[in-house]
Formats: sequence, C-alpha cells, structure tokens
Amino acid sequence: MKNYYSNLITFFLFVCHIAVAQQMPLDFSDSSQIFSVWGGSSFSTRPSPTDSNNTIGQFFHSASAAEQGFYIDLIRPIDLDSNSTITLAFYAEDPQQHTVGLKLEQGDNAPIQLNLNVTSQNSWTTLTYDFSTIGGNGNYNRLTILIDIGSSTPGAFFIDNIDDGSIPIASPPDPIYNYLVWSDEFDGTGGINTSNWFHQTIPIINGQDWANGEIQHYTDRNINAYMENGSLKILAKKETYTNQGVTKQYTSARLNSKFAFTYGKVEIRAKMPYGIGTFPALWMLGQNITETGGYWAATHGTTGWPDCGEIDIIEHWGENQDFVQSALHNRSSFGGTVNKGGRLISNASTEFHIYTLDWNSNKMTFSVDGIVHYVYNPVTKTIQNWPYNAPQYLLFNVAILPNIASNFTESAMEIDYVRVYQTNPLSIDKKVLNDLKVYPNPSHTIINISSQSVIDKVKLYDSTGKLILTKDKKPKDVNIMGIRSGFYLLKIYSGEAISTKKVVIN
Ligand SMILES: [Ca+2]
Ligand SMILES: [Ca+2]
Repeated sequence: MKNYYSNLITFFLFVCHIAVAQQMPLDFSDSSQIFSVWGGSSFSTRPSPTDSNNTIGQFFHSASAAEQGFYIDLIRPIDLDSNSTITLAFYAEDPQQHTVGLKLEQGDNAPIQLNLNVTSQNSWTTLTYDFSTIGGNGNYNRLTILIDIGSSTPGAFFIDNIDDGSIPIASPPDPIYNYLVWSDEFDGTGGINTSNWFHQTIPIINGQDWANGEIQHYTDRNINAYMENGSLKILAKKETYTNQGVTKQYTSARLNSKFAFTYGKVEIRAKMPYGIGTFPALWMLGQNITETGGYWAATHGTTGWPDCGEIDIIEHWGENQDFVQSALHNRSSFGGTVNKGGRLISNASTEFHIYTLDWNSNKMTFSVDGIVHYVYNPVTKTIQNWPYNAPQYLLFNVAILPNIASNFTESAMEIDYVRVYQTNPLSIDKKVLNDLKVYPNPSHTIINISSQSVIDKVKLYDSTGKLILTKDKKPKDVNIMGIRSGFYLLKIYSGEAISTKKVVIN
C-alpha cells in the first residue's frame, strides 16, 4: 500500500517477480512450485497434454525482449558435488528445433549454463544436463530456464519433472485453517459495526497527508462507509472537505479492524472500485505500529513502519484495470518492494472475487478465487524479512491518487464478507493439565481456574469459534459478566500445555 510510485516503476520492470522457495525435484504437483519470469515471459501450471491427472509447467516465451526466461529459488540448494546431472522432460507442440538452457545461479561458484537442442513435437523428451562436462561443482540456490534466447518466434512449451536426483526434505504439513474465529458479513444497514471497525481519519504524515501522494481525506461519515444489501461499501467521492484544518477535494474511508491475530486464513469477497486514479486495498499492518491515528497505536504501538510488517492481501490500481497484486513490506524490502506478485483477473470492478491470504509460521500464500499468484517464504527468516510472527490487523480503504480522472465523481469498493479462520482449538491440544478445574460451571459472573501449574493465559471462544476475550498475565479467573448466555469454549494455556474446557454462561 505504501510508496505507490516506486511500486509502479518496479512493476513495469518485473511484471511478475515472485520469490518462491521450493525443493527439487519439481513436478508441479505443489501449488507453490511457481517460476518467476522476466522479459515478457509468463509461467503457469496446467494439465499435461498426455495425462490430464499430471500437472506440468507451461513456459511461454513471448519473444518480446532480447533476453527472457524463468527462474525458481530453491529452499534446498542443488548440490552438484552429490550429483552433477539434472534432467527435465520437455514438450513442444510445433515441429521446430528449440534450444533449452539450464542455468544455475546464486551458488558457491559463478553461474553456469548448459544449452541443449531438442525437437519434440507433441511428445515428451527427457533432456539430460551434465554439469560435470563444464566442471560444475558446489551448491546453487537458483535454477533458471532459458528457451530460444535470441529467437524472434514466440512459443509456449511444457516442462515437467525437473530432477537433480535429490530427495526432498519432508516438511511438516501446513496447518489447516477451517475454524472461523472472526468475521463480518456486513448484513446490516447504515454505518459500520463499530464493535468490529474503527474509522482512521487523522492523516498519518504530520496530521495532513497520507502516504503514496494520496489526495483524499478519510472521514468517519456513513457517506463514505456504509452497509447496504449485504455488503460494505467504501465510497470514494469528489467533494470539498476539511479535516485537521486541511481542505481536500476527495473523501473516502479507511477502516481498521478491532481484531488482530497471528497466523490464519483471511477470506475477503470483494469488488474493486473503478476509475483511473482509484487505489483500493485490503491489507494488514502489525498491531504494534506507532502510526498516528491508528486504532491500536495508543495501546500497542511500539514499532515504526516498515519494521511492524505490512501484508497487502490485495491492491488494485484503476489505471491498470483488473491487475491485482499482493505484496509484503518489511525492513528487508519496502516501498518499491521486491516481495510481491500479481495477476490479471477478469471483471475485478464489476464482479465479486474471493481474495485469500493463508498465513502460517512458514509462509504466506496469496490467491484469488482459489488460484495462487504469490507465495512469500524467505528461506531464512529474520526480524528484517519476517516480522510476521506477531498479531496483525486488517485495513480496508480506497485511496485517491493525483492522476484521478477529471470527470471522476464517486466509486465504491464493495465487500461482501471478511472471514478469518484459524486451526480448530479442539484439535490442537497437545498436552493437557490433568488437575485443571474450572468452576463454577455454569456461571454468570466469574469462572475460576485452578491447577498446580501456572496458567499463562486463557482465551474464550463462542460456539461459532469467534474469539470473545483473551486474558493473559497469569490469570486465576475470568470475568464473564455481560457476555451473552450460551455455550463457550475456554482455552487454557500453561507452558506447552493447552487445554480446552466447555463452559456455560447463564
Ligand atoms: Ca508433474
Ligand atoms: Ca455479506
């Protein structure tokens, strides 16, 4: 969401710069086996023309630039000392001869490359690259594929089973986030639900301006954010408005969620606004950000941007209609960040699409309508590239950029729902406290917690999985006065142990 101009420049240089870490062999069965591209190439996965159950890579050489290609950064390097040979299966639909180059980079030694010629119309041919023939040795982290370099003829080619003979390291399965912990379906009418959302209206730069050269004021009026027909509308308008003593010609809204969380899946069904100069975003910031006027700043603000970490689930620019982008900003790269990926979807401004972030301790996966377009997964996580082990909150806004069309009057981003899922609290109790007691149960005032072990914190969830309250600082009881009667789950944390007790509030 930040530093729009440098983002835009980088966007034109690297249309789809994706830094995916992945392991050899590559058979494209894992949705994170995505090649990054440059020079006008494009990459996607698809079924094999000879076996619809086998996923393969489609490598499109556009012939629009002198040099173009495809690369993938590996979580575990290729080790030529163990095995100097790499094989891959290649398939072309035309009868021409093609040159397929394999280049190894970012290694112990200088980059090395082998080129092989192949004619393989409508059939798979295995190409064998023996790097011992050019003295290759040591480890390499990046594998690059170059097809028909220098040729002016475009073509789409299929590749599968890129194999260096190594055995992948089994990684633990990703957590499954299917337990709803927070949501807003926007079923009401009128203004936003203020138990879920906060209107951020004070400009963050000297109380006067927003980032990226944006020219709007954000207001807390229902005109700019309201619920109608089952969805939230954030309406950007052309109108003269004064806030903090500064008069501007456009208004809009910027919402902060009053819910923050670490790890989980966020699903947002939304429709973008329309018009050159509109700049909507569905995004997140670290709860610890010290940003002026932000909902959490007074209670949790300790850390500036970008060290707090920013997650842009989706951004859209009106002058680049239907291109949606996901990006990360943190100390390792911010402003014109390299940590981003996007794709074209059809009808971003006229149809609802489901924008999803799946965020666990290992990686973030961004998708639209279930199709992954970006995975962020630094091989070595540091505070610089991975401040994402702490709570983040959601922001929804529509910004106006200086290139707004002169005939723009208003346009809305519509959000049908936002849903946050985490792992089922009942499924992750690893070790329980055998002497744990919660009483009285049912209760309508206080629930006492007793155990020989020190209780670190407790969390209370309602029957839909929504987090109702968290109490830390070694609680001995939970005050449940004012909470609606019903069935609840109380999760109790003590060291490694997590116990869940059913409680009834009456
Ligand atoms: Ca395959
Ligand atoms: Ca809805």
